[in-house]
Amino acid sequence: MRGKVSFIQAEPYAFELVPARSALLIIDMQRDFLEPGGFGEMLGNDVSQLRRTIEPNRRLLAAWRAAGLMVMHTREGHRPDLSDLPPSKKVRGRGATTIGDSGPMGRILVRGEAGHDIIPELYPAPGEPVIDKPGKGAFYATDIHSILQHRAISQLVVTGVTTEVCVHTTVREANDRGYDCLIPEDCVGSYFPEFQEMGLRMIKAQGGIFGWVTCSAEIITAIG
Ligand code: TIU
Repeated sequence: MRGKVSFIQAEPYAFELVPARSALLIIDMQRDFLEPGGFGEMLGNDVSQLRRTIEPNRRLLAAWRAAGLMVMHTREGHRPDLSDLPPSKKVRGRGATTIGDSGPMGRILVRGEAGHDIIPELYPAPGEPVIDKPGKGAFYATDIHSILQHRAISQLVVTGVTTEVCVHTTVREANDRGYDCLIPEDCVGSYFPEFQEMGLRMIKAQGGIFGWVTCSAEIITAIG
């Protein structure tokens, strides 16, 4: 039994959403990536490119919760002792301030610090699993696959930041594990407009080689 199916307009073709088998997976909507004065902005990035995703995500999350469907969140970060931080990641970029150092909102990308936490607009509700991941992909060194399998989830609506880094890595990991991924383009963001465009085109190219692309309004209509 597949249960109820909703057809969602998408590219490269309609996505057959089975709500009972679907989870909304919100990637790394963390203060250090999105807030003015955070680590992302400190590196010279234009956070407005990411902040435009907050309101569409807020609306989609509200509709998804109202429909009683599964929600999961991820955060990129490391243990306070940095034992799970690869030395290569620590030194990459040759920055004066890197992961684990004191930043504008506490130690950068360290669990428990203010900047590592999820922005208040999209804060997890009780009962919504939060996956703390040390890598870019949500499936590397986490228990997300087990959690999804225990709930018989086979479809993921993936949102968050950044499109070409943590969203893309996660979609590719999920796709290889047999999940169908649907990406609402207004709910994912990149600091770089050209990567936003190409990141989305790569997902839906070649017959949907990594997944499907739609917009949040189509999903909200389908689950309403
Ligand atoms: N969450 C995520 O995408 N982490 C990053 O480091 N992204 C960048 O674009 N740098």
